[in-house]
Amino acid sequence: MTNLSDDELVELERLAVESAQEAAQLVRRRPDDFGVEVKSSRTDVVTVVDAASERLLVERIRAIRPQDGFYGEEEVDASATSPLTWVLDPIDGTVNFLYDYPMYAVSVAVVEGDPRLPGAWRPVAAAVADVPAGTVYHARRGGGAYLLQGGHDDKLSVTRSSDIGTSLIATGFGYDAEKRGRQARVLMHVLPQIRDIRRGGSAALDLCHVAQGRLDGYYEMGINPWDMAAGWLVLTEAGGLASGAHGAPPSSECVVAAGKMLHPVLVDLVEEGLKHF
Ligand code: LIP
Repeated sequence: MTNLSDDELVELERLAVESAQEAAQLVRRRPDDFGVEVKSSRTDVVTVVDAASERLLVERIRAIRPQDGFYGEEEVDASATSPLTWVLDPIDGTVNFLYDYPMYAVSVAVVEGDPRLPGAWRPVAAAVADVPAGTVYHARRGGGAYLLQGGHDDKLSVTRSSDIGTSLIATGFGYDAEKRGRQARVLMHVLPQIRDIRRGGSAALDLCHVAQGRLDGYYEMGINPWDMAAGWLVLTEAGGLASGAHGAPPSSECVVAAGKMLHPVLVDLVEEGLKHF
């Protein structure tokens, strides 16, 4: 674990919040021409706004912390001379942004370790800017999780649910049609055993909504480190737990997130569902 003082963690959290807020202001301006391109499939899109948001984040952060590394969704992957790497999703919920469906965010986390290796990294400070709402979820290791809105911070806490049958759970699906079909088979196993499902389209906001108590839990297969890095810290600092399946760390394989009492029950349910994946 990196030996960071609380003053250093406070400064890292402040930089994450300010950077995410500035990038969110850029994203909110929504130019007339998005310059949409496709990536892994015809439904996996990227826009010029994603690239502009990531450029702003890298330039803003590098001006203060040139020694840190960067690892982001679009293209940034520079080696660090410090033990810290900034893991960036310039727009999480890109399809929602394209449709102006109001659930997309700028996700900024600074992590110790290598975010490319599952289980080899942990976030130490984070911010998730909810672009349509104009609010920011933020946290630092040991400092608690907060929602900044209207100039004041509200402390976040997960629900105390332990009953899976009355739990509201979020999930998501990938851009590959064959994989979505397999994810649907997991959902067919899960859905009859919970209160209801929500599919918001942004892992970062799904994790923050669990931290806020708007959801009881979240699971998904196939998200990337930049989708989960910031929301993971907000969740754990709000009293939640995130893991993978079968004792693994949270990773692109699987993420299961909930309050401490519901988490093991949700993991068991998702593991059962993964038999159909
Ligand atoms: C999104 C994730 C979401 C997933 C979407 C998409 P993106 O990330 O945050 O959980 O269900 O399919 O992958 O691509 O908008 O940054």
